[in-house]
Amino acid sequence: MSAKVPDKKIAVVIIAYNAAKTIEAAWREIPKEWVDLIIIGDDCSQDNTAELARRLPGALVIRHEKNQHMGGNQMILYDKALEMGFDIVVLLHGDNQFDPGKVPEMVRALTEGGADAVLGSRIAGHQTREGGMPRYKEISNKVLAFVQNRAYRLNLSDYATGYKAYSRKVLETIPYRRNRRDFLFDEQVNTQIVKFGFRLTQVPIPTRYFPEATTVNFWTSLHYGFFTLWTVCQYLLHNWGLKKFTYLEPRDEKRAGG
Ligand SMILES: Nc1nc2c(ncn2[C@@H]2O[C@H](COP(=O)(O)OP(=O)(O)OP(=O)(O)O)[C@@H](O)[C@H]2O)c(=O)[nH]1
Ligand SMILES: [Mg+2]
Repeated sequence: MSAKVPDKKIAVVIIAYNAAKTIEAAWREIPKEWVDLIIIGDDCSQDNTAELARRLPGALVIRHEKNQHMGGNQMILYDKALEMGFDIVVLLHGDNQFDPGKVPEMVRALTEGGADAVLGSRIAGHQTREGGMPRYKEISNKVLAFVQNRAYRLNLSDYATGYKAYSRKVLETIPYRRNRRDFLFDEQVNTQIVKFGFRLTQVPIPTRYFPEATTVNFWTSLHYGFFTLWTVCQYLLHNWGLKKFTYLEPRDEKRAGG
C-alpha cells in the first residue's frame, strides 16, 4: 500500500522503447510515496534501456524478446498489474514526455474525484505552444476532441494524450487484449471506457516536446486522425446495432484475456 493512499495498491507502468537517454529521469521524477511499484516494459529496445532500468530501485523490468509496439507493450503491463493485484494503474512513457510529478493528481481523480479513468490533458494545461506541440497536432487534437465529445457525450480536451490512470475495474472489464497493437490501441481503450459506462475525466498536465519525445510525424498523425474518426464511427455503428465490433463486446469470461 502506498504511503499516501494506504488503502490502494498503486502501480506506475512505463512503456519504454529505445529510452536509454530518458528512462532514469522518468523514474527519478515519480513521487515514490504515491506508488507501490514501477513496472517498466522494455519493448526489445536496441539500446541499453533494459540494463539501465534494472538499476533503478523499486522498478520491476519486463523485457520483451520481440517488439510488441506501443499497444502490445501496454497489454503485457496491464496483465501484469492485474495479476499482481494493483487497484490503480498509471501509464507513463519512457521518453519522459509526461510529467511524473502529476501522478498524485491523476491518482486523486480516481480516489477522491469519483472517476474510473483519467486522461492527462495537455490542452487543459494551457501550455501546448510553450511545450512545443506542433501547431498541426494541436489543431487536429482539438478538432478530434470536438467530434469525440459529441459522440461520447463528454467534455474532454485531449483524448490523444499518453498519460492516463485506470482503476482495476476498468482494466478487468474492457477487453483490451482484442485491440490493435500499434499507436491506435489507446484510441480503442478510450472508446471501450465510454462503451462500458465508466466515468472518464481529465486533469491538466504540462506539454513537453523535445527530440526524444516523439516518433510520430505528420503522416503518422494523419493516419492516427483518420483512424480516430473511424473509431468514433465504429462506436456509433455498434451502439445503433448496425455493425458489431468485437473489441466493443463484453469480455468472454471463458476466454483468457477476454
Ligand atoms: N515498440 C515500439 N514502441 C514505440 C515505438 N515508437 C514509440 N514507442 C513507444 O511509444 C511511446 C510513445 O511514442 P511517441 O512516438 O512519443 O508517440 P506519442 O507520445 O503517442 O505522440 P507524440 O505526441 O507525437 O509524442 C514511446 O515512449 C515508446 O515507448 C515503436 O516504433 N515501437
Ligand atoms: Mg511522445
